[in-house]
Amino acid sequence: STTTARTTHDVLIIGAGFAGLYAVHKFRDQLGLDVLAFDAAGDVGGTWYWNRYPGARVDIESVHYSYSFDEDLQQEWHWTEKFCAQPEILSYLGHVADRFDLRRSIRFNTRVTGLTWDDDAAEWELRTDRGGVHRAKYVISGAGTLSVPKKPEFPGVEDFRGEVYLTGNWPHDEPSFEGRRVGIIGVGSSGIQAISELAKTAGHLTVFQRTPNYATPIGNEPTDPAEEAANKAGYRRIREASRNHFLGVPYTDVQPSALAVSAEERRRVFDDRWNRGGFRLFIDAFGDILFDKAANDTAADYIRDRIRERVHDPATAELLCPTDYPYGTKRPPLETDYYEAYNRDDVELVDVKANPVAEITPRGVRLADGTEHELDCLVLATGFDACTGPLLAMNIVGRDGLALTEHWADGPQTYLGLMSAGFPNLFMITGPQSPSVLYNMPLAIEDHVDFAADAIAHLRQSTLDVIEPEADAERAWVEHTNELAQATLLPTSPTSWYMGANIPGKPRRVLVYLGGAPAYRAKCAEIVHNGYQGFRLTGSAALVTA
Ligand code: NA7
Repeated sequence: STTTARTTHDVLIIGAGFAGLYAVHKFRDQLGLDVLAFDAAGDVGGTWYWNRYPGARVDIESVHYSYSFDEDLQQEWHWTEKFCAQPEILSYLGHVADRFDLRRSIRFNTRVTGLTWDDDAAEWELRTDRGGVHRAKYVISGAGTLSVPKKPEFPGVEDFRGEVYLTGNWPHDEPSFEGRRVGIIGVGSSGIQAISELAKTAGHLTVFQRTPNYATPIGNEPTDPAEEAANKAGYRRIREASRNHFLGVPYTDVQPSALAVSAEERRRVFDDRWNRGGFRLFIDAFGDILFDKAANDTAADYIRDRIRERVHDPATAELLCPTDYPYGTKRPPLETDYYEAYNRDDVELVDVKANPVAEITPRGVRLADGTEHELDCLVLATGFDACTGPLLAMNIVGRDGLALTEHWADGPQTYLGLMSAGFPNLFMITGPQSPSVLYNMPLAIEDHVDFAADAIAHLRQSTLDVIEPEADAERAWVEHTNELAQATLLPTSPTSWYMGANIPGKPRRVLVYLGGAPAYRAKCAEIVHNGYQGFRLTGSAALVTA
């Protein structure tokens, strides 16, 4: 049967989200290779398949957070809102799958459980939870960066009599919260989006907050037809400007320093960026916010003032104001009417920093001081094992039996956040130590898939068929990414997933390249130009004897 199939291909692709879908198209339709892809989900979508919680929405304008590789696709597709909600992004990915006939190359409901490099054959062997064993010279991981939810760390979850929901693995039957007592743990991007919606429907909502967040208005609105027409007419220029911007968006108004202008001018800039929404306050206000504590303080003060204006009860407002870490060192959430939710009588904010969650009881949540909050449903918006988690979950074993878990025991080791020494021909799309999670994801994905495709095409033009990073080049890259992080305020955040600090026991290492997308892209181009500098390109014995 197909479930226990043993097959051989040119390229195996893991995932059918933004990365896997583009990879199937790129390798199958543009390079003419034999590909097979896998996804644990029942259909395409990746992140947008699993994160179906109420309020799930993109934080980068949809016109930018979309594929750029096909001109007709971007001309024909219509986004109904500036920042689209999850169902629309999922239907976009479904449309892409239809348009390029991608599903026939994807095995759904199939999880990759093992990946082993066979040095004699110079091939990867991939195993699935359906008993499949598949071989290929090249593997593309599109397993994602925020796809492995953090395990619930509260004793007693199994004994809770009500329902438990994970934002990152939301059921497809759209549970109703109408009139019910709902509790939610976590106020990251997911929690904040969910809270704003749940507040409207739940009978009573209890928010368990450990670390408050700097959330700012997303500024969502229906698509303006004139703007859409202008965007479509200028898409080439827009994509180019995006790829030349730190965060992969075509913003142009950043000023050098928050400290170089008067308090009035600063206020004017912050007001303007706040009102325009998106990541403008974070990335398009002042260039030193992520690097200089005094500059950062001006933005943090501004946001705290705005929170105090919006929340009526002063004690609740203070609890919602972050004080012990700089703005932007945790990924800043974007919101619509989030702070106003706390002005409702049926929404309660509970501080679990001072008084942590002790356990989940059959009736609800019990805190360290013994207080019990009775609930019908509990939503866990507690985050992800970011960036490394998806790769480390696949039992990857490279050359000489080296396990990826071993190679990365003290934190990820990559070259360009794309490959790892000892793991030949394995391309980690948006891997750790690449700019991905601080870049516009679809563009980051296209850049990485294109890099892999060019590398493979380059190999195939010669008698070579194996590419892997030199150990020295990898060491230098890891050092470089660490140095870049040290120059920012990121390491000062006690719980940021950017630093691996949200998971107990996870090595504290920067998981993202902080030099910005343009510097990163220039570096990649230079490396290719210099004949794949830092990579070792070889011909396998199999190829030589063939
Ligand atoms: P995040 O941003 O990691 O947020 C997780 C939230 O859950 C955060 O508020 C955590 O508080 C909280 N949390 C986690 N564990 C606990 C425990 N044990 N007790 C109390 N509170 C806890 O994940 P999201 O899913 O919201 O967002 C992930 C990314 O998806 C986002 O950054 C975007 O890129 C899209 P803490 O801060 O650790 O005190």
